Amino acid sequence: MTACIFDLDGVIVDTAHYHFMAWQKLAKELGVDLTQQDNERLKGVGRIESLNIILEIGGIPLPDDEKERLAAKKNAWFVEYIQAMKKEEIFPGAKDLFDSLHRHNIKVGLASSSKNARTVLHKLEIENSFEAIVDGTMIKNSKPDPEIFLKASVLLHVNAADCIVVEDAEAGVEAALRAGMKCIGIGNPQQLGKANLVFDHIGKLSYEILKTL
Ligand code: B16
Ligand code: MG
Repeated sequence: MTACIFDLDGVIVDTAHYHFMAWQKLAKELGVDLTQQDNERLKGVGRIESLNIILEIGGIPLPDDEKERLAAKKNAWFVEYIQAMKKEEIFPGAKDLFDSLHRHNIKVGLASSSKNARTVLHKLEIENSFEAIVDGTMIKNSKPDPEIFLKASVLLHVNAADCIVVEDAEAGVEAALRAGMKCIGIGNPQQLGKANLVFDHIGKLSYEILKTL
C-alpha cells in the first residue's frame, strides 16, 4: 500500500443521511415512498442518476429539463443541511487515521462523487488532510465507473494496484475493484460483500489493519 483513497459521504461524515433526507423530501412530493433499502442504490451514484432511480421506483417518466429542475431542488435542500454542519460531525477516528497514515508515509486521497464535496471538507476543516481530491465536478462517469479512483491515483502519482479504497456504497466498492484497487467497506457486510474487508465504522481502521491487505 502506498496510498489510501477515502470516499466522503458515509465514510468520513454522515452526509449520506442528509442526502437521504433531501431525496426523501423530493420523493414524497412526487408521491414515491423511498425506503432505507432503496436508498442503498442511491449511495455513491451521481445526482441525476439518483433521481432516475427514484423515478424508476415510482414509474414516473419525466423530460430532461424537469429532471434538472427537481435535482436542483434536492440539491438546494442538501446544501441547506450542510451549511448548518459543525466540524465536530466528522466521524470519530477519521482525522487520527489520516494523520497516522501520513506518519507512515502513506499518501491520502479523497474521491467523492459529490459536487458539494469541497464545501463539506471545508466545513470539517480537513481539506489539508489530502494530497489529492477528486470530486463530482472533475469526472464524467460516476461510481460504479472506476474513473474517479483512477483519477485519484494519477493525481497521487501512485499505481492503482498499490491503492486501498475505503467506501460505504455498493457502487463505490464496485468502482474500486474495477480500478484494480483493494477495497475496505464501511457498513453492512451483506451489502458490501465484494469488499476485501468490511467494518462498521471508520474508527475501527488503523494503519496496521490497512497494511495487512
Ligand atoms: P451531489 P460520495 C455521493 O458522494 C453520495 O454518496 C451520493 O448519494 C450523491 O448522490 C453523490 O455523491 C452526488 O452528490 O448531489 O452533492 O453532487 O459517497 O461519493 O462521497
Ligand atoms: Mg459514500
